[in-house]
Amino acid sequence: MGKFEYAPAPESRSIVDLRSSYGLFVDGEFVEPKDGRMFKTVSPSSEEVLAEVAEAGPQDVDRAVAAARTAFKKTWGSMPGRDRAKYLYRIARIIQERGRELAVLESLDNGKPIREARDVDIPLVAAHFFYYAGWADKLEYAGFGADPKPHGVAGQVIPWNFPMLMLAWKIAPALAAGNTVVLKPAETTPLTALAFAEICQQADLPPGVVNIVTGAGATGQALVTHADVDKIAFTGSTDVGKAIARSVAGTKKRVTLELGGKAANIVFEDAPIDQAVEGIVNGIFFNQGHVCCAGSRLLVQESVYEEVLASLKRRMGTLNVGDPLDKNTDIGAINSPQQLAKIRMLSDVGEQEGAERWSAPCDLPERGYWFPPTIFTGVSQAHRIAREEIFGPVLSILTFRTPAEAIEKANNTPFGLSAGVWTEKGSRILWMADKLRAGVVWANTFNRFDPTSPFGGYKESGYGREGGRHGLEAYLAKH
Ligand code: TAP
Repeated sequence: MGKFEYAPAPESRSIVDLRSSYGLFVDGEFVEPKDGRMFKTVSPSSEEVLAEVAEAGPQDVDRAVAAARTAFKKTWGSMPGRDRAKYLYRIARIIQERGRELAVLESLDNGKPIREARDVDIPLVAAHFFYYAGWADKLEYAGFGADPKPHGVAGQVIPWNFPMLMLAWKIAPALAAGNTVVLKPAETTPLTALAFAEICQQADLPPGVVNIVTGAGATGQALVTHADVDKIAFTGSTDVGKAIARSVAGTKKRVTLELGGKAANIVFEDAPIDQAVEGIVNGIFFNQGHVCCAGSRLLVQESVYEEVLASLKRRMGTLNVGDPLDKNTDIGAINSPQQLAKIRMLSDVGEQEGAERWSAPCDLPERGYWFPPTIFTGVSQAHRIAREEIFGPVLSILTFRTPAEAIEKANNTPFGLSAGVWTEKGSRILWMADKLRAGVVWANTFNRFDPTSPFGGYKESGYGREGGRHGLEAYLAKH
């Protein structure tokens, strides 16, 4: 494991122009919250306060929903698709132009390595806006009826793991379909959503089409329970998703939920082992494992178990943990003290229940929130680390003998978001993909995303799809 050093950050944070405080973005302007409440957003790698951010109360949410309703009625809802597309293309281009700045901001506020923010998150954000811009004037060909109509006002609540990418997954299809939005980013990562608000101003987006209400869970609750919200899109934990589903029962609201996961990454004996080990590392350590579709359960065929384990340990010894703004960093900071406590607790439970814990030697910085890349062997299906989402850089390793056993173990979870299969045999890939109860099945790759591909879960991983043509369906009423 690489020793942590304060290497000079080549992607210097000086390219972001942080304000000391941010208001709410309502009706095209930054405004003060009605009761003046603010909260601090902190860099998880240094514990430095980055900025103060407004905390939206119910009156602020009400103001934002009213602005979105007016914009829907007066401009956006009746604007020809080709004109909506122009705005979306403009937004996509500005995101590309401001890409480095957005990547640094994301890395600072979230703790993710700059290399990932720069090469994965922000390019995918721009790609999402380009992709849905292309749909805006072709909705009648999307397969949802001859004259599909937007629902109206969408209330969108997103988590902290991919702050700007989740925003793009929510806002781009909603706007392309003609809805207006009120979005609540996660409390610990509001900054790129606020930068996006500036981008909306820069793109001359009509006021009220996009509104950003920052705050904690109570703000999200005020948004999803607001009577004038037509459509709710939520990404986050299964517990909060269930509470939202209960709260909207019997109302006019449509809901899509993208929730947790406990994906199996399945390695067969005929797989190219070096490639599979790269896929295992990417599957669980990408974004510190703060990934809903992370390959957090490794299922290895018994005959190659020792080989895979030895190779994985060697590879883990080369991972650099440390300053997210250093381009050489592979693993950044854990997003919050609460998330760190959860990862520590579940890892301790793993040991107490009898699994064996291993990390490569690693010096972690004193300030900030850190957890070393960790694997557990000797894991049984009954262990909590095999059943519960840890949402951190912690891998539970199990073995199997036959493909049928691999399927049984992979599907033995209340979740069903994603899975990975590593094998040379094309026929086995197809057989496995058919049997795995997972919304996404990757073959000989993992954590690969594309705006054209639908993404979403089975079982307790939620319902509805985001991405691709399917992602429009949630934002269109059929006629
Ligand atoms: P949550 O605690 O559920 O938070 C998600 C969002 O909901 C945050 O903005 C949160 O605000 C807000 N919220 C909290 N309580 C609420 C309530 N009662 N009503 C409305 N909104 C409320 O999840 P998290 O810890 O941020 O994110 C991690 C979870 O998200 C993991 O389980 C992960 O698997 C899942 N996730 C799923 C996906 C997909 S695509 N399926 C993608 C990413 C993450 P605060 O931030 O202020 O608490």
